[in-house]
Amino acid sequence: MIKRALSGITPSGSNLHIGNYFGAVKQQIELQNSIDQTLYFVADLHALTTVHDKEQLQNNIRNVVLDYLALGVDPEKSIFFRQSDVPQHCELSVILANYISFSHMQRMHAYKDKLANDSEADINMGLFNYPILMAADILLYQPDGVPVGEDQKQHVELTRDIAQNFNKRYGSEILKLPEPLISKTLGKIIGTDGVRKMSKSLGNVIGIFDSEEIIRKQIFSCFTDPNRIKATDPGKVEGNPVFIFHDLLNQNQEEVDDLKARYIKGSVGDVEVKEKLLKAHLTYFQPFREKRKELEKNNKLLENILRQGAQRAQNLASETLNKVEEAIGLTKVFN
Ligand code: AQP
Repeated sequence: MIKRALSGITPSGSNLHIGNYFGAVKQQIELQNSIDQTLYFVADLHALTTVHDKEQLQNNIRNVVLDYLALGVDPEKSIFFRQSDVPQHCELSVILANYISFSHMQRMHAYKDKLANDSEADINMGLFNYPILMAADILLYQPDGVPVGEDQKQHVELTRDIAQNFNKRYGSEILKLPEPLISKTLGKIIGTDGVRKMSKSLGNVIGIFDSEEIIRKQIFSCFTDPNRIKATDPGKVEGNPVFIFHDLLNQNQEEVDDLKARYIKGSVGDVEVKEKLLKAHLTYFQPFREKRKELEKNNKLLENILRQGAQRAQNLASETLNKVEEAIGLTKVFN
């Protein structure tokens, strides 16, 4: 039974996309109301693997904080914090690096994907070590479950391997082995290219809080059935990104059924399908967009939420770090 869950989002881009939302955040928000304790954080240290511009980083962090809160993370119910406000993440990460081999790290897909396109000289150590920092992010809080998208499964498995290696060496259940909580149907939301997962760095996204103009562009750039040349050609609905997105966003089931039936027959054009998708998107996210606008005006509130979250996170994190340090022989002399 899951009692405590934890997850994070990297502010590597400026706004969250619907892949983040349906693949991970929606489930995270639901867990707030159904389990004992939830912890969510903005993984700003992870963003350093790609963002090396001070202003951009600060903007990204602020945007993800706003996005997360607007989408429903409730600081009364969840511990909500910024990773860099809790120094224990870095401390545990340095320790955990000693309980996993270099060859195991070379099998991590973030590194392998990067290596497929870049030379080793262009890959920073932050990217190589990223899964170890992620293991520290998780293990510090001893959660039972980690609600994430499918792309993060390998990292949660590595976290379990590190925890197991550590526990084997020090003879007790010091670190709790977490389970990945991945939706079978929504764990991998396809991008607008219809091929790869929706991803900030691939640019195949549909945003949540971008301007209507940008969202229109993203939706209108969406691939559909590649074999359908004219609107009068019969089309395929399964696996067609615009219909995948209709199923996620359009709350008017009758309209979706009608569009699908007409698409299969060849009696509706892509423009109408996409116009209706845009309308459905704006309707779905309207309450969240309004909430975000309110939050944007209240910097003091954001600061207070993050300060309080950091305090609560630090209390839990230092308990685990103390246990780990005690176990390995780094007993504190000063307190
Ligand atoms: N396409 C997706 N389908 C399902 N879940 C997804 N997630 C991301 N993309 C999809 C999940 O969203 C959470 C937060 O993601 P993140 O930004 O911290 O990490 P990410 O996986 O690196 O997201 P991106 O958009 O793909 O960013 P870049 O391009 O920077 O790598 C995670 O739980 C993730 O699984």
